[in-house]
Amino acid sequence: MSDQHQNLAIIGHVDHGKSTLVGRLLYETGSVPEHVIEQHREEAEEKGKGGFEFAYVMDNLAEERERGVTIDIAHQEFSTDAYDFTIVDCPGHRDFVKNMITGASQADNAVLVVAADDGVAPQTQEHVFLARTLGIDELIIGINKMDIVDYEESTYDEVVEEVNQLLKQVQFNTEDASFIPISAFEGDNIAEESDNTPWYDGEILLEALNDLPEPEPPTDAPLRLPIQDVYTISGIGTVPVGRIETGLLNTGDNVSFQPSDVGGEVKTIEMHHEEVPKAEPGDNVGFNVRGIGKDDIRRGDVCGPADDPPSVAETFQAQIVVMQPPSVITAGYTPVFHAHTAQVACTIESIDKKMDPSSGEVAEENPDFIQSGDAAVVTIRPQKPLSIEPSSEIPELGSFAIRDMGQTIAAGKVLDVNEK
Ligand SMILES: Nc1nc2c(ncn2[C@@H]2O[C@H](COP(=O)(O)OP(=O)(O)OP(=O)(O)O)[C@@H](O)[C@H]2O)c(=O)[nH]1
Ligand SMILES: [Mg+2]
Repeated sequence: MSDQHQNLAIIGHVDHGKSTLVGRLLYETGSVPEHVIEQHREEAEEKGKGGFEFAYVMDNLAEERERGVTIDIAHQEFSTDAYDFTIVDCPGHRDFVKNMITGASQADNAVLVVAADDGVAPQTQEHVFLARTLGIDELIIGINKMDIVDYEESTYDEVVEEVNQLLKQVQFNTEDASFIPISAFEGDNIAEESDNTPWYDGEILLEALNDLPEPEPPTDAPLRLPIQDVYTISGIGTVPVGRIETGLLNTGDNVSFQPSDVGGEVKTIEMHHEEVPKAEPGDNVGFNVRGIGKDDIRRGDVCGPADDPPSVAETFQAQIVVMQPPSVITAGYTPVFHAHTAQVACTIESIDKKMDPSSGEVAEENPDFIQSGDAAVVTIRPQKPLSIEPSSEIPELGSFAIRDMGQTIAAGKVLDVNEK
């Protein structure tokens, strides 16, 4: 074990092998024993899903196993010499991009999985764009399923070139990206150098993970804990669960949930099925607050100190980058915003400035519309109460994605919050 912690998102297009890669990593690092993989192999074959034994380590929901897709994000832990990792396995299917956004916004760095036989696909693009806008620092790109393309160097080079084009397009610094030819299923270049890729002499995946830069230390911001789900557990009562983004949670603290605007004293905190007296940024916790019932709070609320509660925006100003809107964006447009665990329809009340994306300078004041590729400063009015923070004060709670018609059309950072 090491005391440095990393949250690592696994991103990429549906079926490119993300869950299989995570299962493989957990297996190779001894976090999942062989007999469990063997059990999964039997279950997968019974369901007609042979080959999904490693993916089943992450895909725990019955529907995920029947369909062979990841639906919700799942967390797992493993360690290298340098870091204790929490892996966030993201779904690739377009219907579940909202869950991917939550996953990516929790991560420091990411592994992008691209299948060698398929190359850059729609959610490869979408995930890379979101990773960049949501503040992922470093990308390790696993060109996966090399076994299917006979470990051909030329195929690998073509896919690397395609991904490099994409990184340039979304202005991701290519110096912060490294490429590795892998087979998650066969185990090539994951924990050991593969004989099948003699032409490759770079780092294998576990080395690359071990050599990731240290995440920026958490800000000294107050407690912010976006609620992911609310459970009722017999013997305890109402248990909201979520991941602490900033600050500390202690039993005995007086907390407030916004925008539901209720609060009370923290009675118990549970982490990894054990009761703990306190928890810190990065911890996934379930907790119980005196006097709070199941219907008082919901997913999308943010928990913070009662004397420094999460901000609730009447309006907010944000810088956005537009990816692929169904048509040009004009004032009055009301798509769904995804911020931390919240999803709220918001109206773009005004388009204040259009920026030159390469220089960051103002290109036009009050433009009539913005379109694909544009960066802009806009004023936004949530149609229902939304807790969100200026990115300069609490970056962890200051970014969002904008979705419409089943697609991510923009992502952005909050500049300023005008509170209710
Ligand atoms: N041949 C081969 N098949 C692989 C490899 N990695 C994954 N697969 C197969 O690809 C299919 C999809 O794998 P998953 O791990 O579920 O893919 P995913 O990216 O997690 O998919 P979603 O979570 O639904 O987006 C399964 O049948 C895997 O066995 C690989 O390296 N080689
Ligand atoms: Mg998956």
